Amino acid sequence: MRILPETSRTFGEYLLLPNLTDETCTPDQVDLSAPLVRHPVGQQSPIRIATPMVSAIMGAVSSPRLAIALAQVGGLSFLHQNQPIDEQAAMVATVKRHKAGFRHNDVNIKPSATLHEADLLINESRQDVIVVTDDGTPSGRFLGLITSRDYNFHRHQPNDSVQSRMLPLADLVTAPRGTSLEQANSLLWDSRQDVLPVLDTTGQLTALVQRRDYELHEQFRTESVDDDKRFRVGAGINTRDYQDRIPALVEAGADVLCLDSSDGFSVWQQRAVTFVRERYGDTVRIGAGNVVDARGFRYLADAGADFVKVGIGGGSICITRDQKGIGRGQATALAEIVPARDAYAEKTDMYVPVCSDGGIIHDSHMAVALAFGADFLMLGRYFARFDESPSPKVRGAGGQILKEYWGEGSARARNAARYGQGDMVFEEGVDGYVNYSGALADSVKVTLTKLRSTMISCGSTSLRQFHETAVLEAVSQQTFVQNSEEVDRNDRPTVV
Ligand code: RVP
Repeated sequence: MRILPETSRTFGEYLLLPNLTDETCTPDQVDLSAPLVRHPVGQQSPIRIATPMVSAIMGAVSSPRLAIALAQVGGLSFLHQNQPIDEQAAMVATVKRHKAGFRHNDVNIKPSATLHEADLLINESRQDVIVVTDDGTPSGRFLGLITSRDYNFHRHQPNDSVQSRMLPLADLVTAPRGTSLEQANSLLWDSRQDVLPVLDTTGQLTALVQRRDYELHEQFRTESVDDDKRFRVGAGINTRDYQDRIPALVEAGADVLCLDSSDGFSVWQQRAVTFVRERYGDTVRIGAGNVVDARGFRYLADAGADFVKVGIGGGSICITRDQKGIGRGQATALAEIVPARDAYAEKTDMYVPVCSDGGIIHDSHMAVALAFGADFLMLGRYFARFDESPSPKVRGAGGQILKEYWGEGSARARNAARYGQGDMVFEEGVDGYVNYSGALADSVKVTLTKLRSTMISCGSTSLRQFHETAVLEAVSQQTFVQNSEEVDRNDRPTVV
């Protein structure tokens, strides 16, 4: 037995000290891009993300819709593996089908359907626009579009037909197949439409171009796309069925895989990474984890992992620490692993990025995690709050709007998995709620603005510089007490 001399600490126990801010340090100069996968020192990572955020490998968090929204703002999603292989592969394929700028027409309705039915479909599919075809299928003849702005139940009857309120094809400006995204965006602006249908020579709808996507692109300009301009997406895998799951996910087009386990310091992970290297060389990218110390990092880096995920027990819905007595304060885990990553790069000439996974409660914790040297962050609770996450919205006792959020180790996740994983003897996660926070892009924009602002105060215009120059200090318990008293005095309402 060994007792480590230091106390393990979490993000909230640290604050950053400002460094000199000079005239070159302005928000538009701050580059938040990060390497996602290993690369030789001095070279660019073959996959970089402009926004250093990835979504957690969780059923309550990552869905094709969230993956598209996150890739649009420069991050990346990992679709969860707690489901049958074909379903996960289908999710990956949905994201890859959805070309940046050109949306696919997956939600359709017949002209004879009622507005009530259209409303249900709009809410269920969470699409802004649905496509009217003669038979209500994607292969039917394109007749027009209907959006939630085309009807209002104070003015229109739920039983009125879709036909009575849709925007008919005859009134729409459309573009021919083969139109470039630039041309399509010009047509969108010239026509003053919110949506531009792209049709083939037979009048069949092939894609939709939406004004909102254009605006997002203008705001972020840094979508995560592959060489064919398809959105990038990741997928979780496990050490049980990887020999079957990996080929299916690769076939579906997954850009990067990640082993999903609360304890990744295992020979099983090493075998799964070896399987990928032997079968695919470097053409398939795979992250591994989670680990909390330098030994775990080196083991997975030596095994060939493309990135190493750090964190045990820090997740907001995680009870691994209570159940198994295993875990480590996330800040302390990074403080040990980041120097190990840098030493590994020095020794082997290979930089293996570190992903800090879990435990981000406030946006400021992201700045602290990055200051500790994490390359990018994996977030569950943060993304579960948005429209695009797959979990249902519910109303809380105080009338506030909440979204359900449950751990992958909770009984709920295991029950939802519906495929043989053996009996669950104890839970490692709980089932809870988070405050609903609207559209992902709106909140990410605010978060990134805060992050840039922190980096400017710390005199950094890149994450690499931030890693090297950030000055952190642990704060006393008394400081926390003061902070929380202040919040109570102000009696701030919960933001929903
Ligand atoms: P958070 O962002 O704090 O909500 O944490 C998300 C992380 O929590 C996930 O990426 C994963 O590592 C961990 N997790 C997910 N499910 C469970 C569990 O059931 N214990 N833990």
